[in-house]
Amino acid sequence: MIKAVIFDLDGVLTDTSTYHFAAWKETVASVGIELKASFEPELRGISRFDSIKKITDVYLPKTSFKTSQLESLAAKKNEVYLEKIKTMTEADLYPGVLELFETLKHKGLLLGLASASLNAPMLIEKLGITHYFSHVSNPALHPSKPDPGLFIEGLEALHVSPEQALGVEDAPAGIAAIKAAKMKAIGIGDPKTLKADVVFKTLADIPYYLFD
Ligand code: B16
Ligand code: MG
Repeated sequence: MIKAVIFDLDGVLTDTSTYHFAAWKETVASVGIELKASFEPELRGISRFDSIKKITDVYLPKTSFKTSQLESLAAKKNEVYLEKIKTMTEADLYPGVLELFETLKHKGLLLGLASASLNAPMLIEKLGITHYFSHVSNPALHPSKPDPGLFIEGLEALHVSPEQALGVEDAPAGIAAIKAAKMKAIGIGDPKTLKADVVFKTLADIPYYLFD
């Protein structure tokens, strides 16, 4: 029997993945990198610092950046990102989120959040959904997904076993993290690229019987 559902945030509950990518695109243009749209899924679920490392490793493999330079690019990206999400409200939740959360609460399930974003606590406040979560995992304590740390922290805090919980993710790295935590994974996105147990195009397409 399912007792808890642990959600990713960016790209699952709201469309911030596009803002993360747009912020990276603007930021790395300053060092001559033209980020391709096809690189976007690669950055989902990856921490801020690991993202800039990945971008520079792939696009400028012969340039060795100092850690301080990478940190300053990551800080710049966050400024651009924060500007983009400044005006977000509950209206920016994906369709079906509130209905799903209300249904899960009604069934007596616990909700957890396992986002790699250090901005997640602030973003869920803006979206008006903080009160739904019994636990919000702390990304500062874990390596980037596919490390399962964020999901394992959620399982432990909610006092449930991996068999009693489901994870919901939009990112290939996030699905791998859920599987590494030995949980069943619901993917949101393209079934061709997401190796989840079951994949739906949008969160609103998830049938509620999966949570019985
Ligand atoms: P921040 P998720 C992830 O959030 C994003 O997918 C990823 O693009 C971003 O780099 C990461 O959070 C870190 O975000 O810079 O705000 O700390 O998808 O795990 O909810
Ligand atoms: Mg995500």
